[in-house]
Amino acid sequence: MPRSTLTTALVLALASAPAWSAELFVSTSGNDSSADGSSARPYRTIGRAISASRAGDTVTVLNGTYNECVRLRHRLTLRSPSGQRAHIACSTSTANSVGIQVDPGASGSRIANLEISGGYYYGIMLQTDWYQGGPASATGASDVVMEDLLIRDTGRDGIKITPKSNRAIIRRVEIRNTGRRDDSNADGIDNVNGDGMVVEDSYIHNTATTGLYFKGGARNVVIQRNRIENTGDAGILAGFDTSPEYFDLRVNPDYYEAIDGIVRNNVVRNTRYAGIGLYASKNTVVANNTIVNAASGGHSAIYFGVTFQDWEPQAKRPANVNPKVVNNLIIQSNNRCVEIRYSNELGGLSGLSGSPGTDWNGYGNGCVFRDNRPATAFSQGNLSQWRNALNVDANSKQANYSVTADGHLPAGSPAIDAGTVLAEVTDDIDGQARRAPYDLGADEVGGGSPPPPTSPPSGRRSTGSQPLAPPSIAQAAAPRSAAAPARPVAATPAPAAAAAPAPARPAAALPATVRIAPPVLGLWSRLRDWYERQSRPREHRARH
Ligand SMILES: [Ca+2]
Ligand SMILES: [Ca+2]
Repeated sequence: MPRSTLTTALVLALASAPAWSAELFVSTSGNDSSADGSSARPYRTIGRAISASRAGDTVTVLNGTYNECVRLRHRLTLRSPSGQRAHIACSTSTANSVGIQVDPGASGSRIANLEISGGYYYGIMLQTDWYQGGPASATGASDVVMEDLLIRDTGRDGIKITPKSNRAIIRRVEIRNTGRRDDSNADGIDNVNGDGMVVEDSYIHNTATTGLYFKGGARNVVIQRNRIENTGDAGILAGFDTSPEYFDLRVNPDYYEAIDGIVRNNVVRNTRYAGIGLYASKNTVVANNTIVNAASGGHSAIYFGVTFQDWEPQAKRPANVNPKVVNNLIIQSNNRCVEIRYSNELGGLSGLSGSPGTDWNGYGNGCVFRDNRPATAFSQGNLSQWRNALNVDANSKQANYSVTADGHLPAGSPAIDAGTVLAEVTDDIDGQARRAPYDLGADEVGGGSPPPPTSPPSGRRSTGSQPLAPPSIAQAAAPRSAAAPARPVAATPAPAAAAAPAPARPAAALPATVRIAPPVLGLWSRLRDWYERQSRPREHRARH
């Protein structure tokens, strides 16, 4: 057989082969030196299992606390078995650490059924190779699924998403008590220019700063069916204030912070600043959210803010444009309901160009509205004054609204059937189908049956009312992890994707696992191992 034909046959065999993925097990009773990662002889550490894994494998972590910080360098499923929730405890005092760092090369990974605490910086970080002006092919860790997680007591943010880490899916995740080491910038979820993120059915609470934001030019983000409560800054922000170097000017030359985002069916309660805020956003839909007691320290339940982008001359700091703010229910004890900011700085910065797009909302009695733009005659007033001055909220209603502790409508609420049918909203916070006319806020009373679950049978949502793992008391000696030294990423120092030495792969690592591979794949594995040895001379030097 000619060599080219042999090569072609090899390539075809590889291309048509099913995924020969292995499952590697980790147990607190395991052993890193004598085990093989099988269920009968599990490893002791997650890091050891990852070192022995290959792209596409599953690392299954059995119940228990693991005092380590984890880094994914290739595509893996990292999970506990159904019904278990192992605890990855990465100490906030382990320098520059992250609970789980996902490198760009680990795009497509899935992290499920775990409790993650600590991290000097973050609980989970999606790392990037992208930088402004760099190659168009550079990317972040994309298509990463994070589901059924508890992320708590992090050094700073709960989840950090860096530029071009696109299409992150975050669902049924509880995030709480962020900023244990540094509470000055410690959001539940901080997304800087990651497109297509979905955050749903999650419970984010007691965050040092904002519950969740997406900024830096993030497009097509969907935030739905979440509860966000007790935040040190805002609840949910579409856009915020990003350093200019994180914008992709090829696709976003005007420096919009958020483009085409949807925020729907969320309950936002007890925030220090904006309940739901928009900053330099374009085409944002804010629909069927319930906001209760927001903005205790300033701003308003719905807030149109301005962005400064480091005061750098090339940045454009656009006003919000074309928002649609419909079917929301706003219940404020302090009466701050909607505000449009204006600043005289930098020659004048406006929080909004054109109409706020507000209609069919329910405003609690006493709501005050503000428009600080100098070009508008209106500055502050009640609903009817605001309505007449801005020609908005024609169908919005004021009433003595209330909701239950978890944001549902009580029987007989004036919010029932007070909204309008929206193409952008088809269900409610319970996953129940909306029934025309829509109710105001996140809950549809007597909504239809929820659709069947799309993934694990472990319950469709985490409402926060269900029991979750108790805080660990195991704070003992966390070994220094394989996570990396620091490099500035996305406006903050963060562990580097490339600078870390790879963990040494012990000679015993080559698998005596449950992997089953045909001969051609065995050959391929040896070729790949050889190639990886050739292509990592720096790491080998580092080991000697
Ligand atoms: Ca209805
Ligand atoms: Ca409902």
